[in-house]
Amino acid sequence: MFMKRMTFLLALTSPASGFSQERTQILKSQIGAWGPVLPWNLIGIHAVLMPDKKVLTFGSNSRGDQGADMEYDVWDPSLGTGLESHTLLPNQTRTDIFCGAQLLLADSGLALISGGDIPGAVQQGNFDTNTFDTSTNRLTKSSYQMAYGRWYPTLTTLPTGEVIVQGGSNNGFAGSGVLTPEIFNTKTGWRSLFGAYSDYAYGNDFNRWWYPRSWVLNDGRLFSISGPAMYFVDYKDHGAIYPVGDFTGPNKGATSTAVMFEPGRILQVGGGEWANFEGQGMAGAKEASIIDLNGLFPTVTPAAPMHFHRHWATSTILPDGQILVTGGTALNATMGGDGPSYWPEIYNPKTNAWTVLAPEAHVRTYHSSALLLPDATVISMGGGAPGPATNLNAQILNPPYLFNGSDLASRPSYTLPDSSTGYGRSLAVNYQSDRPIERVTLVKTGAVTHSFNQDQRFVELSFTQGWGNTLSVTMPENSNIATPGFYLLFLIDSAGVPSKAEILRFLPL
Ligand SMILES: [Cu+2]
Repeated sequence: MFMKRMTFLLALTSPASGFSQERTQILKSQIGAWGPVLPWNLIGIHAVLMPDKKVLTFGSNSRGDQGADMEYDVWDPSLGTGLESHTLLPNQTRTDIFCGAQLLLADSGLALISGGDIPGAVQQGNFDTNTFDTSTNRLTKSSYQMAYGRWYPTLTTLPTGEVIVQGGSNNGFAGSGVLTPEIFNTKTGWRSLFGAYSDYAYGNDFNRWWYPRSWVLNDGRLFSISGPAMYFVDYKDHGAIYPVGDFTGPNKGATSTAVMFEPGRILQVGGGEWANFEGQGMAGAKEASIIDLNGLFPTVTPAAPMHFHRHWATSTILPDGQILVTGGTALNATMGGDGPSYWPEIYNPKTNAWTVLAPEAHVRTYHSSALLLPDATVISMGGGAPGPATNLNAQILNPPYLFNGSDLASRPSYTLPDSSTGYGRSLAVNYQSDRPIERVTLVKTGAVTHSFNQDQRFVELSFTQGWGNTLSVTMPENSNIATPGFYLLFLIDSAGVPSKAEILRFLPL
């Protein structure tokens, strides 16, 4: 099996020129390298990078059964990668947070977890608001409840630091999409956005309520895709929905994955169905599209297709602005056809090209996830509940940019004399590097589930070289460009090698 895979990989990654000695020599700087398979206490269906660099995961119990009313897991990477670096904790809030939404609150650093299942009544939307505090490792039920039960909703941080929840169903697949978004304020709780009540945006046909994909643009507008629907959400006052046309490509629906890789530019790739187990026998799309929102209305243009068919892949923005796509299955949530997509691919928006990476050890099916870590590696985990895999495991990818040939490259490093941030301010950085620093970037801490990272965001920063080994880095101008919250700060050298990141916080004004 392994040999077969490698032969396939060679065919994909070798230059077209005839057989040569180099053909057997694939460098890690081309295809990256996976670390060992790591045991995980549960299936990492939901994953959040916390401000102290720990990783919160939840979604199943420790036997791999669907549901998160019993247990959740905290991994502390500073303690290694074995089970001793994990703390498996009892969920004492009586909320089944499985299939809820998750992101980090800018002001408190708590993970906000909204909705989920009603325990014992699978697929019925939960009204609860829970928070996870990394300093106590504790999940707490807030006294604020949403007005609507939501199963499969999406949270998005607004420029004000408030958080909008969109979509979710309150009766699972029986279809009862929640048509009214709500806004969460940490001091005053939830308020309904009645003016944005919309069947077009959140209704039942094509499962429009299913984890809408949503992003704040640099001009402050909020853009969403749910099912085929594309629309702007006016989140001021009572709110409103402005439809801007349906997405019509084959790379559509809940089984696709989407990421805003630079301001106003979204890559949507893979997929093709509106739910798991739909369209059995139909291969997931290889196709990709760029949705450009820098004009008044979106334009959708085809991008180069991936090498593999994928339903339920996960897209992760990397420190250099390229997009990693991991996992997925060729057929929807099953293992048939040409099988699971063990091979991740990286999309380079500058060259419009995909590169196939080294294969992962396990299939990352429906209910898998991936998260960029502060050391610029990516952890890929989960898949299952329901099967066909039960992945109580994870694996960490060292992307190609960490290598020089097949050896680890020397990396830039830095310290921050003063890590306090503010929009428009400059930040002093003391760095060490074998090569000149060429780029400085911010990537927002991830909060991912069901093929969509609800809070990832990429910002390229301008900087000037100061005396000696210092840089003066200009922070983003405002909270549209960098929505309030926590960001990984990367320095990238002239060979494209990123530093490890410290985490900066941007508070709402
Ligand atoms: Cu699910």
